[in-house]
Amino acid sequence: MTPWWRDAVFYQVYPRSFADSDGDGVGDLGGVVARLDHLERLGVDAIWLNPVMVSPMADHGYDVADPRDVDPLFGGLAALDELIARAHARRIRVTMDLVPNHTSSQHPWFRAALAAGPGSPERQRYLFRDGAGPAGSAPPNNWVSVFGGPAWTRVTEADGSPGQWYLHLFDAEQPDLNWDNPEVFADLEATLRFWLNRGVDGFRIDVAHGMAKPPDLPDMELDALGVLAAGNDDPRFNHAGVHEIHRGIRAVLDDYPHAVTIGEIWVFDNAEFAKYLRADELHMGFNFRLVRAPFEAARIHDAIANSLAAAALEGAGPTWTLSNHDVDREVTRYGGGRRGLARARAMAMVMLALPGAVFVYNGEELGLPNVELPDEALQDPVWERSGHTERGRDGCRVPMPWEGSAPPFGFSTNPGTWLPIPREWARLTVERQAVDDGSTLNFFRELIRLRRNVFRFDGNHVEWVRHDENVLTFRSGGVLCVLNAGDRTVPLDGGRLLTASSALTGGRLAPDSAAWLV
Ligand code: TEU
Repeated sequence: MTPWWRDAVFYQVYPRSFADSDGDGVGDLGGVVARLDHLERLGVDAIWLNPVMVSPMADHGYDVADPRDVDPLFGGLAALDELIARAHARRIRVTMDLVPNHTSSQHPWFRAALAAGPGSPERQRYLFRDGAGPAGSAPPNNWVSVFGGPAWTRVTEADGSPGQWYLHLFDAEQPDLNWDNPEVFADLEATLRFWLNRGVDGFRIDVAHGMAKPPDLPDMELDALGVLAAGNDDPRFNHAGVHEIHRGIRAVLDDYPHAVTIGEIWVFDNAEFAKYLRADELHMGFNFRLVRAPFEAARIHDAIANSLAAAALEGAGPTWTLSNHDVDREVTRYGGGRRGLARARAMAMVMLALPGAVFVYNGEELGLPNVELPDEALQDPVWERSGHTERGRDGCRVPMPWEGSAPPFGFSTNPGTWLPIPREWARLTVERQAVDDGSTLNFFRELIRLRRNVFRFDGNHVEWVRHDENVLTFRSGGVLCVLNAGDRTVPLDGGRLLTASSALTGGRLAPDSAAWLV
């Protein structure tokens, strides 16, 4: 039997930014419950919640201080139980983020490690090392943090002397765990079972290509292309030892056959990527090839073909994403304004025509652009850690505009939302778009409805009909999808039109648009 997630549409809820039910200006789980109508009307199969566990929020929840409880900011455990029950009643599954690579520096384990001192078993749960150079004053190796600056921070020992260094691939508030220590897996197993027993339908696994580190922690090549384009040459990621961890996770998941795991895998070599999808590892891997592809037919073709090929190596289902809480929104990536929006809509048609699991990021269905925030509004740790050279990811995390004509647009009763919402978003609210036939919201609703009712996917099968520098045409699930990424109209002659991303003129498809035909 085909598992529920095989061709599912997942909706990513960034809880801080979706809807605020208690008026503190930050979204929460009560807000998600209150807006379930929106998700049901959109027709999604599942929610993926970004982390809601107890956290000091240095990285907005990706710094977990208690992995088996929900932060009061989001409403506590009771709010999650309520969401699971209410979503399930509407046949919407609930998956959540799991953060196994690191904890918060406020996690009891890390506090104990600091207190216990060098050589203690407490320090063995993290990657503490003596420094290099005279008096150990230099970091143990040259690794850099993904968020900028060194990946090591020196601690002050209990007696006040300068002490050891600990590894953090991300913020200094996110110490990396030592996955060679069996206690670490035992704790993750407890976490997995805790949530699965509460009715969670699976996990998105953060930095699933991280966790394991080479024992000697060799220096990295600092001129390597793109810090996270982890090939075999970046010792921080994709170490072979990671696969044993995934096998351990899968063995637990197999006790819960309804549940799914989706790993965040920033690995672009097909063979290396596919290893994570072996039958005893992850069910699916996030695939960032479409996120990286510019709006060019040949590049989009290659991204799709490579994704299908990578998944096929292990007989797994592919996954598709155009945006998430870490990258610029696609409307902006594709050039912004009307053109960026037209291209984003066309790409939504390409994505939703493909076999496999599709991930839609909250606000994508409204055609939200990235927001240029003023310096003083920025909250992403990337801004500080990069010495104010990288603005970070706040621009794609601005709260959702729901209704009304002025901020906070029904997101909250509090005008002081955690990130400011632009006034111009009055045109983009759910309320406005719901009554406009041509809106991006109604367009997404229609696409998801057609995906569910008309497409008949056959495994990973996609037939390429045409792909050149301007046009991409493929048949998938019995539907012909045509994308015009060139600058001239193209004739549409492949059957009856199901829908198109923009109006046709004389049977011709305009540039920056797509069509589905049967
Ligand atoms: O991201 C992993 C990751 O390495 C990148 O997506 C990274 O966040 C980005 O390139 C930095 O600009 C995951 C989460 O998706 C991200 O939100 C967290 O910050 C990160 O892990 C740490 O937990």
